[in-house]
Parts: sequence; structure tokens; C-alpha cells
Amino acid sequence: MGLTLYYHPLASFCHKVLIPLYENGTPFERVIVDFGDPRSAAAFRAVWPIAKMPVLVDSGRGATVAESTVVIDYLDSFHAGPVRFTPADPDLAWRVRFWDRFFDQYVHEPMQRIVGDALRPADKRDGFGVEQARAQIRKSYAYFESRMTEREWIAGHAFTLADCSAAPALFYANVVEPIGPDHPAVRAYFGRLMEWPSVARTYREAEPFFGYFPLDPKPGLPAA
Ligand SMILES: N[C@@H](CCC(=O)N[C@@H](CS)C(=O)NCC(=O)O)C(=O)O
Repeated sequence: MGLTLYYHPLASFCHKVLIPLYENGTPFERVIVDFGDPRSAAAFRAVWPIAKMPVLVDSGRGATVAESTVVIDYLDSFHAGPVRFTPADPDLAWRVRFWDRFFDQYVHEPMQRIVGDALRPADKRDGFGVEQARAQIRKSYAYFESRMTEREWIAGHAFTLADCSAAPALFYANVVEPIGPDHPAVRAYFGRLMEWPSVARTYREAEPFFGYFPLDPKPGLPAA
């Protein structure tokens, strides 16, 4: 009777929920979803027909929870640990939610479009769509840069849902559209994120799978 996470170690939205699980030391079992294996894919579709990872199954409460932000909210509500990912203060809470949406929609999703394009057959590629996605990521870096000076974490001094969202979005976006020296606050924040223990653990575990990333350069861990 406990928590089971359906995930893949390379999958960016799965990193978003591994980080809070590690942050609070929440015990959970893992099921790796391998869409290349028909049995694994079918078993996952039986759990969640939309078949997007991550999914958290809480057998104790009879709940199947999809969507990374909802999983983190669920953990906050029903498996709370010392770190609360959406602050109780309503004024901080809406800001955290705003940044969660910002990173998912304006960094993570365009990054996925770029990576997804590389997985298409050569005659089905969408160069224009990829350029639009790159432009979106650059716009997002510029906006984030303007808001991130003099802040440790996105919501101030506490590590929140917003930072869980930013980590995987920036990790892979930085591979496909590197964060340049013109964005020193974003770079400094990204450096802090990658050193943060729950984030560092997530990417250490992902590292053996980086060779499967479909574009060059491949992701890498920051030099120690
Ligand atoms: N909005 C979803 C996005 C989940 C998502 O895109 N997951 C990717 C892995 S990072 C996936 O399952 N991809 C498989 C596919 O599209 O077939 C969330 O926040 O959980």
C-alpha cells in the first residue's frame, strides 16, 4: 500500500516530480515505462489512457494522478513532508503557480517540440515550427532574466513547485538553445539548481540514458 511512479529516467516531466519526491524523502516504487516495448506501453495505457508520463498511483487512497503539477499538489496535500511546494501564503502561491505555468508552457513545451521534431521521419520535419519554438525559448529566457536578478529561488528563499518546473525545462532547453552570457541571472540560477541535492540526484540518475537523446549535442552533467 503505497506510492508507485510510472516514469522514464530520461523524461523531463518525470524529473519535475522526482525532484519533490527526493526533496522530501518520500518513499515510492518505480515502474519504468518503455514505449518501445509493446507490453510496457500497453500496461501504462491501462493505467492512464492518455499515456503521458509521469503518473503517480497511490494504492492506499485508490488514486491515479496524472499531470506533473497535479502530482506535486497531490504530494503536498496527502504525502506532505518538510518542504511544501506551493506556499500557504496566497500571494506567494499565485506567483509560484504562475512560474509553474510559465516554465511548462513557454520553455518546456517548446523544448519538447524541438526534441520531438528530431524523432520525426525526415520528410515530416517542421523547420518553421522548430524556429518558432527556439524563438519562444529565447523570449522566455529574456523575461526570466529580467525577473530573476537578486533572487535565490523563484519564489524567494524557499524551493517550490516553480523550481521543480524550472529544473527540467531549463536542463533540456539549455541543450537545444543554450542560455547565453547575455542572461547571467538565468545562468546563475540554473547553476544553483543543478547543485541542489534533489536536482543533482535526478540528473545523476538520468545520465546513463543521455546517449538516447535524439539530438547533438547530448545533455551532460555540469563539470564538478
Ligand atoms: N502536461 C504533462 C506533460 C507530460 C509529457 O509530455 N510527458 C512526456 C515525457 S516528458 C511523455 O509522456 N511523452 C510520451 C509521448 O508523448 O508519447 C505533465 O505535466 O505531466
